Amino acid sequence: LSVRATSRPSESLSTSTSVGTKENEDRGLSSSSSSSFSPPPNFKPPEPKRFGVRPDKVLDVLGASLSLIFRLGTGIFVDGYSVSLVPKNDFPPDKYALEISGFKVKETSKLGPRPEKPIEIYEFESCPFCRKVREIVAVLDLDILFYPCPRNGPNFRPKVLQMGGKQQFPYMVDPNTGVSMYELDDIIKYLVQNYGDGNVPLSLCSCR
Ligand SMILES: N[C@@H](CCC(=O)N[C@@H](CS)C(=O)NCC(=O)O)C(=O)O
Repeated sequence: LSVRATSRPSESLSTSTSVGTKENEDRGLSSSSSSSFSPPPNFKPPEPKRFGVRPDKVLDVLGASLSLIFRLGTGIFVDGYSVSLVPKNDFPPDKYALEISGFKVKETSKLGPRPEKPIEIYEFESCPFCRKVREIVAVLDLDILFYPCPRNGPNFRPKVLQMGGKQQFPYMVDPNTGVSMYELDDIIKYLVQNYGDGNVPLSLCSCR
């Protein structure tokens, strides 16, 4: 199958696409046996524009970017991350670490046991509760199977309804313990208790 697209803006401002089979081409049958598609009558190709922020949206974009600055740390460092320099000879020879002038860069964290099977989380991008679940997952450095459940999404929403009785997100299933639950705060508490040091990070604390 071959697809050929041609654009003739100088002639009629229309774009056409023809589709034919390789077999037909080989046999010398080309345009007569191929189908042509053209854009709808009032179609105007969009004008290419330089990327920019609409002047009336600058404050919105700046406000939305603030959380990125405050939460950068949780995106980079896992729970209880600390770094220190130890003399090269005091560092276990079978472990890898960056070496600087005879010292090893020792990195430690306060993570709990690792789940044997990945934890399953049903969520969607624009949900603010789900964003916090994604954050705790990064803090605890967990392997997760994320099931995307956008509004009106047909794929995994019915499954959540079937498993938990309602369509509410985030929803978590831990196949290692057989535990499943709704509610952001409960999910965070469960994850830090089972796979962290038991403490909910201040930035994710509901402070109730
Ligand atoms: N109290 C719940 C609230 C969760 C919630 O309201 N989630 C919204 C999405 S942000 C939801 O499930 N809406 C129903 C839907 O999307 O069908 C929690 O803390 O997890």
